[in-house]
Amino acid sequence: MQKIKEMIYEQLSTNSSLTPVVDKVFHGKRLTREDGLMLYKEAELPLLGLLAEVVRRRINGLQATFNRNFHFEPTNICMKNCSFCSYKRRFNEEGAWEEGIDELRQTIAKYRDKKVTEVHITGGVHPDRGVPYYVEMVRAIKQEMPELHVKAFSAVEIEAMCEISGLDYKTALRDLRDAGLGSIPGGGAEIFDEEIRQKISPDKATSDQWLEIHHTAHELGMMTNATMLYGLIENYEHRIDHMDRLRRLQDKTGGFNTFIPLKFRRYNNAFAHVEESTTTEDLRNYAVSRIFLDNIPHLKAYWPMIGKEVAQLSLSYGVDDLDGTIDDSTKIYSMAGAVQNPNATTEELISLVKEAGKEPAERDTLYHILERF
Ligand code: V47
Ligand code: SF4
Repeated sequence: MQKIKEMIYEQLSTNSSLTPVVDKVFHGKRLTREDGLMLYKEAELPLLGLLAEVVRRRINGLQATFNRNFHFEPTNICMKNCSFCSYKRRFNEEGAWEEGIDELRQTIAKYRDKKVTEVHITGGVHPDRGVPYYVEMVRAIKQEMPELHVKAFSAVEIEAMCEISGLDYKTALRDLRDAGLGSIPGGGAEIFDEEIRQKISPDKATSDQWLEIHHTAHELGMMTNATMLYGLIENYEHRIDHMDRLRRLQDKTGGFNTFIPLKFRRYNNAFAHVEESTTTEDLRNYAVSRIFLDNIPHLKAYWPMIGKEVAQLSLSYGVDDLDGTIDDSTKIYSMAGAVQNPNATTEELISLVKEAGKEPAERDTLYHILERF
């Protein structure tokens, strides 16, 4: 740590306006929104990397985790209209799919003898599927593989299924939890700023609804994740505002496990004209997230989105978690131009982490360590 500290203060001589922010990071003091903005706007990449390393070592040491998981995407039929989405289809449109509970049972059967610990379920907002349907889906998984952790349904899907079934969030979440739902993934957060949200996701769950659903899940004892879609039309103020709303909820509940920045991918969607963020920007964003979000324990690089090389680099910019083995079971990003047929062996993830100078460990969904390598 002493070496890192010396390197940081060396970097600072050229930009002393950042000294008070750096001092706060060293003393474990919370950054204000203005501090966060200053980091985004003024700090150079090497300084951000070192500061993020200080925070990551304080919270997670050198550990970098992954889990063994697969995705199930029940349908890409969606009644919403997010303009960054390459994935949604309407009924009978080419490329639309709809899989039911029988198909899910068959998928689970393929994984019964593998050492997977988690199924991650998310998909389009289907206009006809309400809470009882998804309760049955979770029950079916638990019948097939009782020990599998079910991390399922973004707050956007939950809001829509409650609307369809005329149920409040608490009742729906309690029913899903009692059927075996273990936790809620972080999707659908996008950017909370209402003006930006109106432009990119005009008709899905509002920011307040997203936060309320996560709040309710936390009160019911479920852990959840949070994402931020960046690199579209938002600016740094919007990103800091997004993280600040998460930080405030986390102060109340402590229910967020992981923050996952999601890089906008431009192919096959209405924002194809927007340039994607550069790798430098991606790394800067991971680092500022790690430094600003002092109360969310984990920062995840979702490698199918950014590729394994950048995911490996991100481990030096605050990231301590690489999501999972995935097993070619998600289409959301490959349809938007990201990694095709995403798949990683355990050995691959372990050596990727070791090469980055970190300590690989397999975790379960709730971040209990299962094995160190
Ligand atoms: O909410 C959709 C994003 C999210 C694009 O909780 C896009 O562990 C970039 O939330 N470019 C769904 N992003 C996926 C998600 C997630 C992923 C991995 C792990 C976890 C977790 C959650 O995907 C959506 C949206 O923000 N998305 N289209 C696109 N073109
Ligand atoms: Fe539907 Fe999700 Fe795509 Fe929005 S991002 S259109 S809610 S599938």
